[in-house]
Amino acid sequence: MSVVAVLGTGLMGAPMARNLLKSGMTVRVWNRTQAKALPLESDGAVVAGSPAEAVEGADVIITMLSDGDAVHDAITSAAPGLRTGQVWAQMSTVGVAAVSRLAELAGRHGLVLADAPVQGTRQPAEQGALIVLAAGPQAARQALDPVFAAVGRRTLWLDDDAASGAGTKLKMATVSYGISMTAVVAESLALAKGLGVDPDLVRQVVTGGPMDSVYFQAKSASILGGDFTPSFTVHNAEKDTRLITEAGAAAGVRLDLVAAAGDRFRRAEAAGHGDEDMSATYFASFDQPEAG
Ligand code: NA7
Repeated sequence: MSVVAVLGTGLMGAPMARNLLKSGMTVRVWNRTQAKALPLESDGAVVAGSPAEAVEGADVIITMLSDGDAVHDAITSAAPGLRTGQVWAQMSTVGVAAVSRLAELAGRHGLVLADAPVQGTRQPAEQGALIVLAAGPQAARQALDPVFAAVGRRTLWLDDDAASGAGTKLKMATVSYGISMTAVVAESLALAKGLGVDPDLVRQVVTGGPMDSVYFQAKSASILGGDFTPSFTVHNAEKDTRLITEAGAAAGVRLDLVAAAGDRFRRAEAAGHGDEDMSATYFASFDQPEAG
């Protein structure tokens, strides 16, 4: 039975930890704000007071934190509890540039790293239905396959070398789609509203036709229902637009939509919607956001 340390129990890390517990693993959790980790005690998790305490003796360490700096800090402060040969699944979205920095950190501590971000937000995380986009050595896979199977419905092993950033590169491409789509849905509904047309008529026209999708339904339901409970926050989506833009620029690929989506998230965040679902990009269409 594996012992898994989960560093970060936010919207994603908490349900992932629950699914690991459900599959019979021993799970230790750590979160900067401990209050967010404590509810996991009733699911059977051990709440650790520090990253070092969480990782001590763990077979697998999962990082599910907001960005590369937070991951770097958490693993650095875990150092007293780390031992050579531990497997580290880095599952946060950190961007291509950060992967090599984290690979160096893993090397310094003798950790076997997998670059393994996930596709999917809170609900797929709750359902154990994430898609894991993984790169890492064969040696790590025996330990990681059951862990990934507990949190996801599919694992794509993309490369033997975590430092290739193959998982993160694929994540950049897929999250770019989700983020741009959200802005597209929001702008369409906002335009209807601004033109004095009931935005629900947009939903009715799209539903069941060639432009329909599960994604359109989810984001339009959020906006039309005024329910911005986060699946993925505006704050994290804005971070991702910067990571995607950087990755595109480094590869010589022009990405216009994601830059525009980033501007919208920054306006939404400035208007107080940072902790809401990224569908709150809707409010960025209005000079007075409350007009939305
Ligand atoms: P959340 O729900 O915003 O959670 C973010 C987590 O990262 C949460 O545990 C935070 O702790 C933690 N965090 C943020 N900054 C730091 C620093 N500086 N140090 C330590 N811990 C930190 O995000 P999601 O769960 O939706 O997403 C996690 C990742 O997956 C992210 O990369 C997404 O893009 C995809 P807190 O509770 O605020 O103390």
